[in-house]
Amino acid sequence: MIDVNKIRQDFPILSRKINGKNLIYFDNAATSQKPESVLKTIDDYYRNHNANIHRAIHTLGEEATAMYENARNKVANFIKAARPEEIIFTSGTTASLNLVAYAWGRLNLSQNEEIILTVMEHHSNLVPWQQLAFENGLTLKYLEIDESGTIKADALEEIITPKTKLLAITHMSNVLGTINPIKEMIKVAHRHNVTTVIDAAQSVPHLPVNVQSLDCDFLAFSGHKMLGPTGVGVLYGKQKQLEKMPPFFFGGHMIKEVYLEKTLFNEIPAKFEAGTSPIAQVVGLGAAIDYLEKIGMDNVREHEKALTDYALSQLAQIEGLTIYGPKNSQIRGGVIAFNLHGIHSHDVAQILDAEGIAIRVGNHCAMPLHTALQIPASCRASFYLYNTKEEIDLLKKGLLKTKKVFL
Ligand code: 7TS
Repeated sequence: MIDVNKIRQDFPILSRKINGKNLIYFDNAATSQKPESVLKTIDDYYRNHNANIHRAIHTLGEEATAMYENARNKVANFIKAARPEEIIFTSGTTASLNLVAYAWGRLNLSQNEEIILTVMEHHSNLVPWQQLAFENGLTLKYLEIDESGTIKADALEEIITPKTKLLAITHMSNVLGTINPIKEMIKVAHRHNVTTVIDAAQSVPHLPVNVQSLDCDFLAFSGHKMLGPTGVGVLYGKQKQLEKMPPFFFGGHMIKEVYLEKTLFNEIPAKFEAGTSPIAQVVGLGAAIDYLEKIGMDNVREHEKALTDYALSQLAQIEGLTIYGPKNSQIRGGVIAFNLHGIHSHDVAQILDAEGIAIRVGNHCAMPLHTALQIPASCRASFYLYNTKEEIDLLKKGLLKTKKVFL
């Protein structure tokens, strides 16, 4: 098990007071806090090594390039990619998914072909496909959730047809916490020659992910949800997929030779990294991965499982509180969406904020899921490696106080 008190000392922001109370940060699904080592690495990069990469013959340029490429190796190793060239740096999950939709989608999907999504997708793994469907005359099909907020792999088998070309699915829901059986789903998809895109924005930060064992074609995640800075994300793609895929952004660095009449594009990953890259952010992400690896992703997962079990049992004791998603922490992550009967979610957030507790309310960029649940919004507490059971006790206390104020 991990030493949470020791970990907490690595995060300067956790000693902040909010409204006179100790900060309890339960908005980790939106973005995580950053440890000292990440802050120091970014500071050191700008103070001592800053230069543009992949072009300079001077010392700083070589150092910056080495730091950037070293971070690519760390990412590849972290998700067990076969080779670092399969790691494309983008600005975030949203950019990674749009890249696949534009570059792979426009090349490979045509009139009347089908894309399978789920109703629990974050808008960034839904809207890009919807737009593509409008433009190319494609059909979108959605896997529905059952009463426990899960989707079974068999359900996929039932809706795949010879016209299905793509499965784009979240590994872990940012609202229900549901961890989808993506390994089985990818197997089913591949048996039908269906390409797979995994939105791993909520899984890569919280549990061990092995892209070779999953066998996914593409996988996307963001640095800022895994202790790294904003402005950097990753698109993993199998080498054979990325090599066939045309570039999407055009400009410097993604080219091999440019003539007035035509251009020869660079090899992967450069082909997809046009222009000056988010160098400091990538280097910061490398430091975040070092930090997570030192703790161990199995330990992160175990800690969050314990927190989730505890929170599920404690919150269930509050009368009038509905929790959405699976009750079994084996198939859910540390994201708990709930509503307090008769109280607007914004009121809940405001009372909790007065207690120093940060949660998120609204539809969490998953409006179709809320429609399926027949609710306009929900409150969401999401955990990370620095959260404690004592903080969950204070959340429970804050929710009981909220009821007293409003009911
Ligand atoms: N996919 C999932 C499952 C997400 O949870 C998010 C962000 C994204 C994609 C988009 O990531 P971005 O880094 O490109 O913005 N989710 C949330 C959230 O739940 N609250 O704020 C952002």
